[in-house]
Amino acid sequence: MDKLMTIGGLILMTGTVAAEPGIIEQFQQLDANQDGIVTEIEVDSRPDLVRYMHLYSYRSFGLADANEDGHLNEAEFVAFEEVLSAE
Ligand SMILES: [Ca+2]
Ligand SMILES: [Ca+2]
Repeated sequence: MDKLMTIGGLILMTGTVAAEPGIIEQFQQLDANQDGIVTEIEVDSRPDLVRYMHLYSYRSFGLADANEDGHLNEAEFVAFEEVLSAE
């Protein structure tokens, strides 16, 4: 029973991460210097990319920055774009 619940949790978790491969590609395109994080400067320098993202339409870099360290990692970006996409 415990094992079943673990598997269920894993499916839920992988589902969240893998649901939108396009979002991860967007993140990698935004990450101009490929250091694994996206700064507000990188976002501002790619208006052609972000104009289609929630990040732009909501003017919400700070909102997406869940741990408030001043930049977005892949998890934060994916979570932000996915949650809003689902609405
Ligand atoms: Ca970067
Ligand atoms: Ca962050």
